Amino acid sequence: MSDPMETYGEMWEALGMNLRAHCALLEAIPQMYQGAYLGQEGRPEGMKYFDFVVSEIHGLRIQELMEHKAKGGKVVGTFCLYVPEEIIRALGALDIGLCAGAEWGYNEVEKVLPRNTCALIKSFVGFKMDRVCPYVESADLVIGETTCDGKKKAYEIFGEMAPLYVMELPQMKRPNDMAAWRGEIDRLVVTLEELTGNKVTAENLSAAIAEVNGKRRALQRLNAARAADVVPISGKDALLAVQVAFYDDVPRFTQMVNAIADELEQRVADGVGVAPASAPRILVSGSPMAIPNWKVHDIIEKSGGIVVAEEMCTGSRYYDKLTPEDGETLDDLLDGVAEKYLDINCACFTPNTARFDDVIRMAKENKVDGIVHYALQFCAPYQIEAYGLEKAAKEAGIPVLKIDTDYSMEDIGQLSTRVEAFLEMVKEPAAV
Ligand code: BJ8
Repeated sequence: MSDPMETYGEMWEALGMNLRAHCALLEAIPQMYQGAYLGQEGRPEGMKYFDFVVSEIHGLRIQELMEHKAKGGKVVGTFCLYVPEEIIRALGALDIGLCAGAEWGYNEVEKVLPRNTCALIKSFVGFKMDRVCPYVESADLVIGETTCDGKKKAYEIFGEMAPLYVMELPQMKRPNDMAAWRGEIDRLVVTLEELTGNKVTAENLSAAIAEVNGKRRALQRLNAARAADVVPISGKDALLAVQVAFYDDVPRFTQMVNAIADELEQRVADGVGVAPASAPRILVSGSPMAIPNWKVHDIIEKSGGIVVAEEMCTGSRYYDKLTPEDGETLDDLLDGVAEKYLDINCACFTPNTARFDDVIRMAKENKVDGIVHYALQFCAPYQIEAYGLEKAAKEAGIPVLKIDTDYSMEDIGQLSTRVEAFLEMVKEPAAV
């Protein structure tokens, strides 16, 4: 394989990146990928596309973004599911979900953020402070949002280093909250129109909605196959597909995921799976898992379980609801966008019982034996909401294991022991 520095060094330098620190990051990701992914047996052929995408994580896609910018196009970075990618795309800009899934630059980060800040926030501030993420560096605008307090306040610091616009997100879902949110959507349109010099129209918004819905439908197909008795794809591979959905080229991604879905549907018909039928089926729910955070799935699957569903932002919350395509006027379409996005069930909202309903429904559809609730340490919304989720699962007769962790590898031994014990227990509930 050619030396990435030789191929892309000039591009990274032009982006003002810290090349020395970036080299260290680029060395770490393949090692993590190798350990989590490449030893898996019986992977679908279609996953080779994702092996390639990860091998080029800071290369080819960045080159595509640069080509887009060279033609006058804009790149918009986002950190949260509530930012409507359809509006960004309608204006001819490219939207990139910024990842923040690795522990990076904490020494510097902890000079500006409290140590007890969640790993995701520390990671996005660290990536920016150390200039190691070419996605952040290529963004003409980053859109933040008032979700949890940690993110909201960290954006004030992040905004000193990068062009930033923050959307005000309500924390309840009453009619007046919807009206306020609809106003925020209008303000976002104005901001993005100024950035791009283009206008949102019913035509370009309709086309963007159809395109993004196409991506979500492809992910729905891939994930539906996991409900089969013989599971045709590992949880890690399915998780990776959603992680990549946030930054890959949309038409290409949709085509590749549909090809994998074809393969999985055939596997199901042929009874070809990646885990023994006796493997405990697990649903994971909680905080998002941004690339390269594969820790909890890796532990579960290396302990003999199989993850069959994710209720999280890097899972069903991203793809299970579509944006209405039937609006005739621009206002109708924007109403549909506002409704679709406010319907996401993030723990920053109160009450958020619809999330419990989603988890229980998904657990039944996917015939799960147990739920692993995953919260990043210091993520109060998910850590506290675990109480209600556990209660709802108990009422439905589904065992729950609560894991609070971060991006470090230090607790892997201890987590593995807990996960192994949980898998044993859900396999033989009568013995407990
Ligand atoms: S819609 S989950 S992407 S806010 S893990 S930073 S909540 S302390 S990421 Fe999220 Fe949007 Fe909600 Fe999804 Fe705060 Fe928790 Fe950290 Fe979090």
